[in-house]
Amino acid sequence: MTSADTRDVIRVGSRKSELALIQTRHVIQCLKEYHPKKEFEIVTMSTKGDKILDKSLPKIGEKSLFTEELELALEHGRVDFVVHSLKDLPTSLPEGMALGAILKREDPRDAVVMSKKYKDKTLSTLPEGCVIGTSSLRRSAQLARNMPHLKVENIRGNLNTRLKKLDDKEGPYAAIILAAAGLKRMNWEDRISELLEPEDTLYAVGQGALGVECRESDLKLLPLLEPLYDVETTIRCVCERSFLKTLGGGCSAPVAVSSTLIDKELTITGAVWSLDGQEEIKDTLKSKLYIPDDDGKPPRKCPYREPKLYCSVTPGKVSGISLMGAEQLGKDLAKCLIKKNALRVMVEARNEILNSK
Ligand code: DPM
Repeated sequence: MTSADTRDVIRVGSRKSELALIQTRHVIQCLKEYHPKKEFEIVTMSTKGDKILDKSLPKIGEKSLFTEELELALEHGRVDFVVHSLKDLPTSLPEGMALGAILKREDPRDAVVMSKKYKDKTLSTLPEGCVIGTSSLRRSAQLARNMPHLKVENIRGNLNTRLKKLDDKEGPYAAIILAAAGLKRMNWEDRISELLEPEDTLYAVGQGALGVECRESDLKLLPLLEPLYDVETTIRCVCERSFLKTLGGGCSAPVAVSSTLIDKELTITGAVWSLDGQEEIKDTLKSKLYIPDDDGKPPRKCPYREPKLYCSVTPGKVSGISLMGAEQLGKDLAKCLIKKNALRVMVEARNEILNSK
């Protein structure tokens, strides 16, 4: 296997969708600022999730739907890193893989994109029975709970396809729900008609953050990635991922979070719902973290060793002690929900999906 610095060109794996390519180019651009002499080459591939478009995501039910092909290329050294939306990455990566950087989080909120017909409406003022397009269980459960006058229907495909389906005058959708982050990166911010506040609508674990996946043992690449780290995002996302990992949920049950880090106090809210949103198990925990004041400063000059991972995240320039605290808080929150029967709700949701047509 070759490592990143012995070759001149660093190969970067990416899905082919416009959003994936925008995200990949963004990370390369950031890296070039720190390493102007390095050259990068993008290698695109299609994943199973891109190819299977006739089934809903939960029904396919595979954890690494959008990542498997890319991870194989990483493992075999055909590429050196892969940029992902963090929320698409399972909380446990395949053996030998790690997150080598987490970049500053974009807006993590969900956004409503209205069809032209209803452009002056909001979700709550849409007429009874209007159809909202989403294939996210998390979004549909929260919609069913908060907006019982609306109907939810599945919609698949990349962002371009979805907007086309929404704007199709013959199409069924009055609105679709998408991550604000993706819309902003695509330069479609002007299509956002409403942002859903975390007080009412929780977001997906890791939503809005980009993660760089690489070989855990690539000790040449890891230090190159280090300047990309955003301390706050990394701490929040490790906490969120630890919550999801402890619950054991992938995209097979409605699970969502929101988090903040203010004056070293980390707060996380997490919830699980029944598919129809009728049952909700939700709680919030806070913890004052011990975050050293030099967190995020350029790292010590000692030789780079294979790092301990926190939910598959290498600490980079974030201190292990901060991440340990974040991981613990996520775990504690999951245990709190489990005490209130979260696992039963999740198992019921999973069975309902498996038994549906
Ligand atoms: C995952 C979900 C969705 C994506 C499930 C969820 C949304 C599927 C849908 C795990 N990945 O959020 O509950 O709404 O039908 C995805 C998007 C982004 C990354 C698009 C989106 C962009 C935002 C980001 C698809 N993955 O959610 O609108 O970088 O966080």
